[in-house]
Amino acid sequence: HWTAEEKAAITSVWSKVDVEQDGHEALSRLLIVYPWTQRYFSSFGNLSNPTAIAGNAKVHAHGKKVLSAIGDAVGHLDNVKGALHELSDIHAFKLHVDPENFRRFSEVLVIVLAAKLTSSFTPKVQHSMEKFFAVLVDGLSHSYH
Ligand code: ZNH
Repeated sequence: HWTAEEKAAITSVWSKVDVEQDGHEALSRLLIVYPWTQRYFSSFGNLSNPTAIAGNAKVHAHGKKVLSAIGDAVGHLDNVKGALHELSDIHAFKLHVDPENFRRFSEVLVIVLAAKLTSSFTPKVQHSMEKFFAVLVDGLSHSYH
């Protein structure tokens, strides 16, 4: 269900992603913009303000982990749902994360990518990424329905 152009746009954008730096930026923004998401990370220590979040090693490590998993999905564009099946189970049955947060995280990620890629993040590229994130969120949410 991807055009060749969409696949090219998604893999090209992802090749420019720094999973460590961009992952930290995206997860930090999630925790600051939507503070109630902090409750899932009670084991991460102090998340009480942006400075604490910026210096939190667990936020760094987790941002990298999440973006690496998204990178795995980019590597399986023809079977995103299958690639995310196990992660969906973990989030639904073990972590009990409200799947609405997957959508929020993908919105934050669009903003991080736009700020990073500036003019090369054209409306067409954004369209391809939004489509990819919709499929990603759907795949991660699969075990909930
Ligand atoms: Zn998540 C975990 C992915 C989103 C919350 N995650 C996780 C992991 C991964 C992921 C890979 C690991 C697992 C294991 O260990 O096995 N995520 C992911 C992705 C995404 C996400 C791809 C996209 C969208 N998450 C999310 C959100 C949230 C979350 C949004 C909330 C808000 N996760 C989580 C938690 C955890 C996880 C809490 C656990 C952590 C720890 O370490 O403890």
